[in-house]
Amino acid sequence: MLTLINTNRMVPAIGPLGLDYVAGSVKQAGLDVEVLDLCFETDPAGAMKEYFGRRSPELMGLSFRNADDSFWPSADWFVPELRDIIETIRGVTDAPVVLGGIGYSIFPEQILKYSGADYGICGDGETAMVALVRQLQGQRRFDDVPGLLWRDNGHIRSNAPCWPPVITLSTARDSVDNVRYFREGGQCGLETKRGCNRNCIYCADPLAKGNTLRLRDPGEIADEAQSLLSQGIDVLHLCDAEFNVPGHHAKAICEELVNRSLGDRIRWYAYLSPSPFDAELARAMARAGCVGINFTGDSGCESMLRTYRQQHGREDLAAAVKLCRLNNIAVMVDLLLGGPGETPETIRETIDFVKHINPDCAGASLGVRVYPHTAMETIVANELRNGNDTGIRRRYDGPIDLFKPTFYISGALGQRPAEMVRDLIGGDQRFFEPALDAAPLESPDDDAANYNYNENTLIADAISNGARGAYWDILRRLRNKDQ
Ligand code: B12
Repeated sequence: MLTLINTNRMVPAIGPLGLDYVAGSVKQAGLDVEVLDLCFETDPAGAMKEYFGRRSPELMGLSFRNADDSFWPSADWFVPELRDIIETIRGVTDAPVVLGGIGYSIFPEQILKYSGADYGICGDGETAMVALVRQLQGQRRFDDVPGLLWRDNGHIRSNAPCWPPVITLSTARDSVDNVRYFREGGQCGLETKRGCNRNCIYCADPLAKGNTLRLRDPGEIADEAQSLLSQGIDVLHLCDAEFNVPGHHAKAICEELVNRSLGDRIRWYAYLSPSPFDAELARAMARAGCVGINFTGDSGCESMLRTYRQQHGREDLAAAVKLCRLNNIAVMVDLLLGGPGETPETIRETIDFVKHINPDCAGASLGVRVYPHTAMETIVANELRNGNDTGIRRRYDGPIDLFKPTFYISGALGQRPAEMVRDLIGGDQRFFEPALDAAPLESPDDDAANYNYNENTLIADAISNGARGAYWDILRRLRNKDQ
């Protein structure tokens, strides 16, 4: 028997979508699987001891979604908690532990070493998990398990990440208590594709999901939306990095949802790139039930967009915001301030531009999480080689280690960049402001400008009072009520 364990306990609660898909495919393969969800447990160690007192799985699969909160200045690192969970498991059972999940897949070897787990699967878990169980039950030919990392005579060996070109997922969505996640998390996830073929300098998605687009069949996506709806879940958040890449797939999905008359019965939110986005797609999305879009705007300054290697220009962002307005879709623009070459002037240009194009909300995120194997890693290494360490922000001691939350804020922004950004925002209620460096633990619960979704009890309380939707949209509604 296989037990899949969700280790993500962040508030508000986000359902372990990956675990749901993996459990679905393991069941389809005829294997015996149970899910132990630590998210809602007040005493996770006690819950594990109780569980292993009555069940003896042959393998435990732990899902690890967030390695850290990617949020400066909180810079919360979750890998030590994962190690604690594994230690508790070791105290009650000898069965092996396999790790998976997006947080795991960004740092597969480091997390395997640090946590003491036996195996890890980098990339998609559905087929790999079934392959691992079969090999553990049979000939133990680990070379044949896609994405596997394992220990061999004191060394860690690894296969290539598991990124199958064709993905067919179970659409039942019944392995996790999605109804409770909807009640306490305000929305449920659904994935329409995997991988990203773009090359933004900071992004970790290609590390965990690969850099080719792997599209799901629109019919399968609509089946899954129907499964969720039949459980009473009618507010969804799409879980691709960018729904409109490629545009034809996004349109085909909208068409399928409309053909099944789902557009009037579900409301959904998505992340999008400002390009490609045209009137036809905006209309199709609105008809298919989309009520909110979060655009990866990054900047309102052309030189910064080129530095980030974004494919859109700032006029694409302006046009996208306008199209959302025309189609009654709430619109959020996510900014990434402080990258290489950012200056007080480029920040001013961005803030002024965003005020001018007038989205419903804008997230003024300050500080780029630097991931290994990205162009940001090279940029930071070059700066350090030239004796310039002014851009690095971190909360740990010792040598710089990108495994731990390490951020970059352009040195040209001076000692107090958050204050500067806040001054430029000037209290404009459309913006979620960066938290102040000096008060890392400030993130006050009652602050509707705090859009770190880690221990955000303001959003969780709103959800328990009936709010539903993307968290930025819930915060927007809370703020608008205040005005
Ligand atoms: C959509 C999304 C959101 C939505 C979620 C909406 C929802 N209802 O699900 C919202 C906006 C709420 C959100 C919030 C946050 N997010 Co987010 N989010 C994503 C996004 C785009 C998709 C996540 C997802 O569900 N993917 C689809 C599932 C199916 O994939 P998966 O989880 O990887 O699972 C697969 C494999 O990993 C594997 N697998 C999973 N579990 C297991 C277990 C075993 C045993 C095995 C073998 C395999 C396995 O198999 C699965 C299927 O193939 C990702 C980036 C991305 N492209 O994936 C970022 C991402 C996961 N988020 C991230 C972060 C940081 C956050 C926040 C912490 C931000 C913050 N500070 O507020 C919060 C955390 C919220 C929480 N409670 O956990 C980071 C994590 C990076 C890191 N350093 O670890 C990511 C990677 C984005 C990024 N590049 O920075 N997020």
